[in-house]
Amino acid sequence: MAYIIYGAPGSGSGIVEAACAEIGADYELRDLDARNDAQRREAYAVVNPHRKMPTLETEDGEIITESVAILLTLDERHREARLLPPPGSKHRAQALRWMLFLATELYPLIEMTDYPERFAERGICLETLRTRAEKMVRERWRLLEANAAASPYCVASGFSATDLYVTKLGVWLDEDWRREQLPRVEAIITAVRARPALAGVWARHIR
Ligand SMILES: N[C@@H](CCC(=O)N[C@@H](CS)C(=O)NCC(=O)O)C(=O)O
Repeated sequence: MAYIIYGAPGSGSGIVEAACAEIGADYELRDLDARNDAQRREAYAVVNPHRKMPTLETEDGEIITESVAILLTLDERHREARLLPPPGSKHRAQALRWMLFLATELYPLIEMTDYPERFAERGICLETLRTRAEKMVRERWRLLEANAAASPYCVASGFSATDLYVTKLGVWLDEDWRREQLPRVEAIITAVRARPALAGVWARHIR
């Protein structure tokens, strides 16, 4: 079963690549030239009309966008890999809680820091918008830091796909600030980066 992952080095597609590597699934990378905004072009909109990365294509041509939808689909298709705790368990509920927090409360703020012009009419100070979004990003990371289990993974039962999310979004933070302010998040990132199956993915995605 070979998947196709549309993404770019350093981008959020690392979450999906890491999930496939953990599963041991075959996957082919279709990298976009994100530095030149290739994800915004018509050719890619045919694959992902929202023009964002990642996109997963299954072996029968099914297109899945939205990182959480992709992770849940991979978990359902490869239950033996235990990307997430078993359905119905309290640990799964916690893993989904923090995964969704990252995907819906944090990830969209990164679009605001990276592309503030998308959120403002002409005349609005983009730097003010960016600064405010950066502050909110840090507040939300502090919330996760204070409330997720982290021993060293996000959920008490051990590694889950939520830790991949924490790692990929966490490495976009200023490293000194993260180490000082988010020691439990730092522990998750350290543990995830040490997972043998993921060495190749992080070499591509974390500088
Ligand atoms: N809700 C989407 C968000 C994906 C997202 O924001 N991807 C970033 C990659 S880091 C992207 O494509 N950014 C380029 C852009 O917005 O033009 C998901 O979870 O998959």
